[in-house]
Amino acid sequence: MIIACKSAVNLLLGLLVAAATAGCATANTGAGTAPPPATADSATTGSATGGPAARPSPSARTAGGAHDFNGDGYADLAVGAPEGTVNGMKGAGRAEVVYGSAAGVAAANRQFLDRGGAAVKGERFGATLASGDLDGDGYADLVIGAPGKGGRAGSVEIAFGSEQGLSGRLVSLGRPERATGFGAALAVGDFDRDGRADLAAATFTSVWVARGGAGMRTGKTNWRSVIRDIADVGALAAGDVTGEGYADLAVAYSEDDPADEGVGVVYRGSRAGLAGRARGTFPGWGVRAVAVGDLDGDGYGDVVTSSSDDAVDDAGGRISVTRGSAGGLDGTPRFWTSASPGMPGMSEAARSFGSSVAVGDVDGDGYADVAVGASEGYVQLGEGASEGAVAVLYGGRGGLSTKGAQVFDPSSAGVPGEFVRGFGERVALLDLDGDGGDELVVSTLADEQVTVLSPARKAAGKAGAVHLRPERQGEQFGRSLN
Ligand SMILES: [Ca+2]
Ligand SMILES: [Ca+2]
Ligand SMILES: [Ca+2]
Ligand SMILES: [Ca+2]
Repeated sequence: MIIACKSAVNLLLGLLVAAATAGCATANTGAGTAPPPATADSATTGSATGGPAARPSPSARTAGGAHDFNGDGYADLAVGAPEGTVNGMKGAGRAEVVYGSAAGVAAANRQFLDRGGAAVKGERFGATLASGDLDGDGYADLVIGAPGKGGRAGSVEIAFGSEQGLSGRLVSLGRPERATGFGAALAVGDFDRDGRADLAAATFTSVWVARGGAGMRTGKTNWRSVIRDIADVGALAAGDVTGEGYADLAVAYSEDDPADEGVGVVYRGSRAGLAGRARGTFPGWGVRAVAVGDLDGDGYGDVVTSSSDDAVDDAGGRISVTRGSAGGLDGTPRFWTSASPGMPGMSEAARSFGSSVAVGDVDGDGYADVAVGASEGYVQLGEGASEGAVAVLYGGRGGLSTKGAQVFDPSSAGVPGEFVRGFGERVALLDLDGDGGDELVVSTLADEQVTVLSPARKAAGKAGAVHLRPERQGEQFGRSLN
């Protein structure tokens, strides 16, 4: 496969890699290039262009990396619509894919994925998404969860990538146990660093991992238990927290009762795959989303969580950052709310600050940045017609700060329509135009729109937003982004 020059210098978690210095002749195949991790709800990647953590690492990736389904060097965007009607089956669900290009995403160039004749009413295919090169052929593959509701068994499907993009022929993975809600959370990362991304998938009460490889194309998977018999799996994310070059798995969960405090732990990657818990914990109470990225450029991925609403004491929700280190999680977490010093334009109570979170490199400086959704209750200064906002906070040598932070709302993002509701319900950061800075992808769930913005260009006075709308309304288009 061919990768554009510029794509070879964009790297996982700010770790500078052989591929970056070796020029453009990088083939994203084989054991030499480990696919990067990704998460169900958010990007975990910080891409570097000779940034701060200039240390050699085998975790090379290209700009599109874990999100480049057609291997052209541009990340591609997947959007879930789990209430989609397929073959007359309500709530069977679908996913849409919009391919990146030098000009960003083109709303016209879309692909639709669903289970066709195999679709089951209420299975909610597309409720969760994750991606990475599972079979090691150099093309990122899309994992789609169909956890259903209540007592359904659930399923996990893969659409494999190729030069032509994702195959519409889905491969259904065998289930690990007779549990319910398989596919409720997903994360992809190379936990054993063999060059093929591995898959972590949760039921409502357990987390499982399967090694990537060509065998995945047959749907045969050898699931290994990571954690079982817990009350509730909150969220998963993959990323290299301990800096050893193996992706680690961050899990937020409740041990006994969903109402207990919840905890976040990191399972360590190793040559043998996930191997026990790393030291330390991160906040797990009421967590909506988890993401991993190197915010301070020290070579260790940092764990970011978001919690919104009344789930936490801080009325209005918050995000947390817990630093990665050689042994595991380091020290106490830091928190940000809508009222944190320096947070722009969000002094009005943002009830749901932290409805979503994503990590990526927005300005291309090698330090991962954070996008935080606040989808409800944010009173727009001036008119107050629309609801929701997204804050972009930037990483740097001292870690995450509000310095240079930006806030987007439906008005400043140019979202069409009046009384827009739920802007920021989901966010993703992806380099869809391959310029080295991630685009901000925001779903306005209540209005079923997805908006793609370039915060870096916005700062330079060159905005330009693309708005995606579903073919049909009422299908929760934008419930998941990847
Ligand atoms: Ca692509
Ligand atoms: Ca692949
Ligand atoms: Ca692997
Ligand atoms: Ca770090």
